[in-house]
Amino acid sequence: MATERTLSIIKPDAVAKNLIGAINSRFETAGLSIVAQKMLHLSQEQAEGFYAEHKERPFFAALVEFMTSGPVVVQVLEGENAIAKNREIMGATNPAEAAAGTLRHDFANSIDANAVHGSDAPASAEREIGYFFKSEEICPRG
Ligand code: RTP
Ligand code: MG
Repeated sequence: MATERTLSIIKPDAVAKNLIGAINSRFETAGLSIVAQKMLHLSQEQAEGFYAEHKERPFFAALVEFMTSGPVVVQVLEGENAIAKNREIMGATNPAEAAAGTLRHDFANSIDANAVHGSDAPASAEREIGYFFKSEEICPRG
């Protein structure tokens, strides 16, 4: 299986709860390496552009409001099967449906404030990584 990269966001609720280290530890324990990471407070334009695929959905305004409500950590995770592996670590979108031991089950309160984002496919991972990082900001493990 090939090495992949995926874009992860530690969302405002998890940052506010001081969970950056705990979440990063879950990624590293699962064999994903953090190869780029920075803290940002997203503007309305940045959040709308990032979630543009959802702009016609009824929850879009609430999603943008939440994602701009406080600082986030944006990061690139690298490893075998990184896109699917991260989605497994995250758990289901709705924390009430997420399996025990997943980030959303253990750390999130609601479908709106659900702790983390992860790219859902190779094409979205490429777009989302490029949305936040220049290639020289990514430091692959040799
Ligand atoms: P994400 O993009 O944040 O990683 O989440 P996801 O793939 O699991 O879910 P997605 O369908 O892409 O939705 C993006 C975010 O929108 C909010 N949402 N609310 N009220 C609702 O029915 C609803 N559905 C989605 C969630 O916060 C979700 O993370
Ligand atoms: Mg999504």
